[in-house]
Order: sequence, then C-alpha cells, then structure tokens
Amino acid sequence: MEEVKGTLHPLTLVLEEIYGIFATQGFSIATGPELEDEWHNFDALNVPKDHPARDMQDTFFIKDRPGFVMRTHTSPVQIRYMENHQPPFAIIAPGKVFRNEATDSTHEAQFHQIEGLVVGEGITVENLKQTLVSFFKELFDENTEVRLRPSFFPFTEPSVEVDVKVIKNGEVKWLEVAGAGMVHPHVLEAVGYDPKKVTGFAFGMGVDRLANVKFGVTDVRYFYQGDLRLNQWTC
Ligand code: 2U9
Repeated sequence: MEEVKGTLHPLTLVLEEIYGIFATQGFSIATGPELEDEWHNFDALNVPKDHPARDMQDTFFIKDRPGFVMRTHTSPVQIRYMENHQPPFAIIAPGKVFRNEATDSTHEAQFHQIEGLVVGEGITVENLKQTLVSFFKELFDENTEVRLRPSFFPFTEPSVEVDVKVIKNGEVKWLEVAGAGMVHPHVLEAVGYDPKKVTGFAFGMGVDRLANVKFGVTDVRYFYQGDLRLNQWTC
C-alpha cells in the first residue's frame, strides 16, 4: 500500500504563517470564548438591535442560555481586550466563528477568522493601508497589488473592502480577501475610551478563504471533513 504521510492542516499552516507576519509588525495574539453574550458580540460593536445579523437565520442562539450566542466574529475578543487594557496596543484575534447559514463551496456554518485591532493616539487610515499592503505582500508575494473599496460595517467608519490582484491563466482578477476600517467612535466609547483622544483601525479576514486562494482548494467544506486528500494541496 502506498504510504500516506500526514501534514499539518492547511488552516494551521496558513494561521502559523499569518502569526509570523503580524509578529514582525509588533502585534500580539488575543483569544476569547466561542460562546459569547450578545453585548460583547453585538451591542458593544454598534450593531443595532434590528440588524439582520442578529436574526435567528444568521446567528446560533443558545436555547438554554438566553442572551448568549455562538460568536459570529472574533470582534468580541477585542472588546474584552479593550475592557482590560489601555492604548496603545496592536493585537490580532484568531479563532473559530459560527454563522447559521446554508453551506456551499464558499460558505460553512463554522469557519476561521483573523481580526486585527490597533488603537492609540494619531492612528490614521494610512496606517491601516500600510499594514494591510505589507501583510498581503508577505503572505502572497512582493508584487501583490492591494485595492481598497468603500464599504459599510456598523463597527467601523469609514469602512473598506480589501481586494488583492491575482493573475490566473493570464487573466487579471481582483479577489476580495478582507474588510477593514477606522474603529467607530461608539465602539471606543463602549469600552470607556475617549474617541477624541485615541483612534484605531481594525480589519477582519476569513482564514479558510485565504487558504483557498493560497493552496487552490476549491471548496471550504473540505477543511472540516478529515479527508487526507487535502494533503495533495499542501505538500
Ligand atoms: C473591533 C472593532 C472593529 C473588524 C472588521 C471586517 C471589517 C470584515 C469580514 C471579512 C471576511 C468577516 O470573515 S469574514 O466574513 N470582516 O469585513 N471586520 S472590520 O472590525 C472590528 C473588530 C473589532 C473592536
């Protein structure tokens, strides 16, 4: 029988590479609970009570624990961090997140995110842009071009969507790889900071999606099926 050698999971490989890149930029790693209260997951992040993300169709609510949800992003980790630390700081928050939605090749009910948060005096959108450009050049290659497009998120203002340019079979394609923005003043106020004194930027990206792009895995669901054929993409 052919010998099958194990490797680290593609998500682990991508995550470890990402940690390395952000470590050289001075970020430390913060983690937190997967079961969250609605205040840390939504209210503190300026997500309105009637926002569709709070709908039963999008979020896993916990029957036995009213007021608790499976976190829909790793942003509550950063709310908890800010409750216990004063600026300046630079952190990344990696981890599993949960969405109550139908699955297909680009969507899973659980996936991994990595978010980043930098808060201090005089932090600007230029700092955000430079951080993301350096990051994607390091993760993909030095010639990677990065494009920011205006967008909207409740927790950032202004907000942008981040695309990287890839050339596949001679064809130019812009792929969306992250969302980002300047932290909304309401979010800074929610943790007791004074938005007149400090500003911050934040970004978020789907790790499964980055692993797709990096290794050419065509379906995010493969990451959770324990199929050893995943090896062929990463060896
Ligand atoms: C705090 C304040 C703001 C994190 C951000 C995004 C934009 C974003 C998506 C990317 C793909 C989620 O995995 S995904 O579906 N994320 O577009 N995330 S800004 O903003 C924060 C985080 C924490 C305290």
